[in-house]
Amino acid sequence: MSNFVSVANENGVAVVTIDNPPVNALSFNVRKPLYEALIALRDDPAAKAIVIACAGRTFVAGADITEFGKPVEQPELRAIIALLETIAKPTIAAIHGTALGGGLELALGCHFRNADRGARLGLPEVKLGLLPGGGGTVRLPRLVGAKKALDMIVSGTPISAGEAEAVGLVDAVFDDDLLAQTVRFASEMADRSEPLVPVRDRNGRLAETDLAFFDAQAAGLAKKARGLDAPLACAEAVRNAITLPFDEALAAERQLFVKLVSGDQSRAQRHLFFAEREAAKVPGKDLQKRRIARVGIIGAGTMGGGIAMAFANGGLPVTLLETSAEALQRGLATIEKNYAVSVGRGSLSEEAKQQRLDLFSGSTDYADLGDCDLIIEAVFEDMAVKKEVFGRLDAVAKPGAILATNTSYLDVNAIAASTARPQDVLGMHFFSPANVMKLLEIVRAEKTAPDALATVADLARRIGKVAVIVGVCHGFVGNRMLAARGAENEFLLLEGATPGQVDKAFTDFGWPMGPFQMGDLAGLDIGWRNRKALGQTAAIADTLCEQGRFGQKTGRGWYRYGGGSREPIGDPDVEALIRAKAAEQGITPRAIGAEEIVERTLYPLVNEGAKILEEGIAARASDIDVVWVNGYGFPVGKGGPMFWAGLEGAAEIVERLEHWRAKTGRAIFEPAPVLRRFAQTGTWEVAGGAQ
Ligand code: 3H9
Repeated sequence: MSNFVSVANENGVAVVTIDNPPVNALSFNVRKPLYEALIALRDDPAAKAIVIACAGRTFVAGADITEFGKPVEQPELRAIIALLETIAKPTIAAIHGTALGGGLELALGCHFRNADRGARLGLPEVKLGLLPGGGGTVRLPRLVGAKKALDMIVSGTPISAGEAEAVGLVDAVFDDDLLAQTVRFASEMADRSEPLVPVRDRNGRLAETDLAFFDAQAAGLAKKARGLDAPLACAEAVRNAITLPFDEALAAERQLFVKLVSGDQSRAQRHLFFAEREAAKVPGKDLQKRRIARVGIIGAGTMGGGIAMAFANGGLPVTLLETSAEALQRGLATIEKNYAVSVGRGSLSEEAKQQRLDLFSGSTDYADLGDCDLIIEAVFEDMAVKKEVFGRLDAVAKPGAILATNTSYLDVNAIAASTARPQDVLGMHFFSPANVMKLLEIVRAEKTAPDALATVADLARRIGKVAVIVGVCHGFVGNRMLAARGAENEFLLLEGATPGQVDKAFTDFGWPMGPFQMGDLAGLDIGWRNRKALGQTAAIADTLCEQGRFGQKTGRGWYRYGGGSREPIGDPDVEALIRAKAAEQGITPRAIGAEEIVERTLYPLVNEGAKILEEGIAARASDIDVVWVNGYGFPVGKGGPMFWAGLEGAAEIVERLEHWRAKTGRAIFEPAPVLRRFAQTGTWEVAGGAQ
């Protein structure tokens, strides 16, 4: 046989084992011997049934994503599944770990599916900008009904083995010994006299579909797609499964798949899949991770409380430290309230809430942080305060404990220097609400030990965060680039745009909201306070704040908000203020189009990213993309700012930056050398190598 597929005979049952670590993806190396093995077993009288199982940690987790965009080598997955359906003896998939995408489609080609209790099954292709292209959209609805299939395929979220059994996707679930039990199951099936019906011929569930209801449900999902093609294609394909004969629906699915896989959106989403995995890697083979059994959090305010919840949600015990018993109680009460909201919404059970709350202990004494392996401070954003906290931590933390600051802007090197153990100090920049937002910037200071970084990157993953390792600079990767993106905002208004027009250009681009709506949501007073601290001004925004217009929380900001609603309403008072400020500066308003808004906000965003690369603050362009997609709402279908720069055309970006540089004289538009190089070579190169 091959290294990737082996066959054994267990009392007349053939067990085909796929072994392609780490996730048994269906690479060409697997497909070819699998196809050949199935042909041989189809014709082998010594095999009365065939079990497909996997070695290692999981069943097949899908097609090999690295093969997309290259010519397909035969046999392709669809041919294997079609072959399976011609086999007149029982075929059974034995599923442990995850059966995802092409993996689940392979299992759908079998007569039966058995699963380990801990297994998860799903069709996550939509998250890669695709739809299941191996017949998943046509076979899954035949087993679980069109409504459930639509839900699974459009969301891409896997379901548990228990649920899979309940909805008819899985025939048997075993608590242990999956393979032995499945061989026994296979033997029984072979000895039965009932006819074997391939999934393609099971039409009963489809016949019961209420098409009008299905269409209404699909329309609801389409609304949420926000410019992404894949969710719409998924819904269309499942509809075809209901309305078209099997083979026609299968052919239609193929056409949709081929179109998506060669499109920019899927390329962008595949880029992000690998980028996310790359971003948290620390160079240096096999770095020994430190043991993290308890986490200390200093500060039980919004940020500290959210961070504490993030760890408790990941199952880690947390010690929460505050300056007074009252502040501590307030913090713990807020945490309890937040969990109660989740229980009320049905996303958390009462039991799970209690389990999480049991993980918290509170203290007002630094000495109680002595048994923590990681301590994160989330106190007031002020260097003197942070240094004092770290000085105290240095005195109580155990040797080897990792000391982290949640600062958004401050110099982590300076904070580290206030301890006698800078090798153990790093930044953990969470985004608010920290228990919800996925992004974590892990800030590597000059003296941070690589194993401390690797430990925190690993831990971040354990608690479901997407971690990116970044270097020290004002605002790190995300907030520094955000400042560049917003540098022209006021100028755009003064020159004639309205907040509504700017925000619309952003939402049309695919952002969930524009900068002015975002400002109103976050609170305009925050930026105001920062500007004052830095001695900066913003003519319009400062005046709004002087008028007490802080955004949603005061019912007015860049927009008006009626009766506690979050829906922004354009405000003539703001427009009058803008015109008055423009007049003061002698600016005559003109019409400003969406294209100009993009050029003056998103081109500087890319340009700042290029500078960040040049300075080594980010190790790879793709790291920057991960930050922006996961922390700031950059549209996934465009792959992040640095990937998008390639789609947009870097030469065009450089040319337009030069144009605005000449027109305004502002340095924000000066094209970075790395961007100029990208325009010539098509790769994000920095001195010392390609990224
Ligand atoms: C599909 O199936 C299309 C079909 O419908 C139609 C075909 C015609 N391919 O995530 P991890 C790598 S589309 C290639 O860190 P975990 C990954 O890059 C596919 N490589 O592990 C990483 O590499 P490295 C539908 C893959 O335990 C390593 O494996 N399926 C693939 O946290 C470990 O991955 C999906 O979308 C792949 N399919 O999570 C599932 N998958 O070590 C995608 C992983 O060099 N995969 N790698 O960084 C996952 O969701 C997770 O990997 C999984 C394991 C849950 C399986």
